[in-house]
Amino acid sequence: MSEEVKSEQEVLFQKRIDAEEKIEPKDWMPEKYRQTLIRQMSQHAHSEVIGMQPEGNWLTRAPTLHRKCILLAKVQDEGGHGLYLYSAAETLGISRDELVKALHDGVAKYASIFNYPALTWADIGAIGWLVDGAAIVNQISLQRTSYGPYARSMVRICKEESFHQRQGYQIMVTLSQGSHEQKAMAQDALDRFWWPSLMMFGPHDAESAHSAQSMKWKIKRQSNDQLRQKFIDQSVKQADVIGLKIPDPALKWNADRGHYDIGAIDWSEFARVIKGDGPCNRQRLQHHNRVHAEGAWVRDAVAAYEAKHKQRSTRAA
Ligand code: BYC
Repeated sequence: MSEEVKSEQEVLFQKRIDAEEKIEPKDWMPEKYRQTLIRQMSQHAHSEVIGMQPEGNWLTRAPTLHRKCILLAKVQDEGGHGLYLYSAAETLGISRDELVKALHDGVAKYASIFNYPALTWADIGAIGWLVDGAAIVNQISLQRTSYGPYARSMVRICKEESFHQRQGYQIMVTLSQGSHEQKAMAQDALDRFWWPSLMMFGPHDAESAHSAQSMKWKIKRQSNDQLRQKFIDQSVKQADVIGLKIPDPALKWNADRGHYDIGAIDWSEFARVIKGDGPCNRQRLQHHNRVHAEGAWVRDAVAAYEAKHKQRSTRAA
């Protein structure tokens, strides 16, 4: 295909994006658009699945049967989110095996937040409240992303995330109304999860390598800083309601901007964690590798069953 024809296709493609048309799997798309989506959607899928680990760690220690049932449902939902997202990414012409291999080889990233440990029951509250809360803010905007299968998967995921956020906040409400020790445990969880939650939104806009092109293609609909600000504004009020203190001495309402100002985020910590040197990076990947290898017999059995069915239907035809 000549360069001229290609650039004409690119112009038409951008016109479709500007007209808010969804791009579907069989439509022509620039190779870089496809690669950007594979990168972001696979990182998103890996995050959902790796994110099951810190919470899964508390399933056997939930304080009541009721809490255990809720947490079990939530962790299962996260696995489901991973499946929708892997399937949506596969529509871009890449296999799930390739995506998982990239994760195991350390080529594909997953959200930095899941490299922090869940040390206490209050951490389960903080993860639901803050981590799922941050995820919803980001994902609501991704419901309008330009790639159809990604946008549609976000609609269902957001509904489920909203239940997740509420279950986490409800744990924090209960603890903050409990004994002195319980309230201290909730505050400690907020202290440890606040800054890593703000890092979930990625680097500041000026430092974000992919934002400009992704906003032009409407893969991203709001910038990293816009979404982070939305999350800060809503979370400060929620902390206030339950009498917990955001661990940021520089936090201040800015009447001119109509938003909260915050102190400096420690980007050196973020860089360390996404390069593989966070508190739990090695543990998370080792666990995924081990469980993936243990599940090989299930994948083999499914493939054998499918092959047998295909053979039978060919014989019958
Ligand atoms: N962690 O140019 P930028 C959940 C990387 S799971 C790690 O701004 P982009 C849940 C970025 O990949 C929900 N890496 O990138 C599950 C890039 O590196 P590469 C998770 C990060 O893509 C279980 C570089 O930094 N949600 O809710 O334009 C239990 C430069 O960044 C991070 C999603 O995945 C990070 N936080 O924007 C509970 C949302 N931030 O690839 C809860 C989908 C940046 O060039 N993803 N990087 O090597 C997005 O919306 C966007 O990809 C981001 C980053 C806003 C995260």
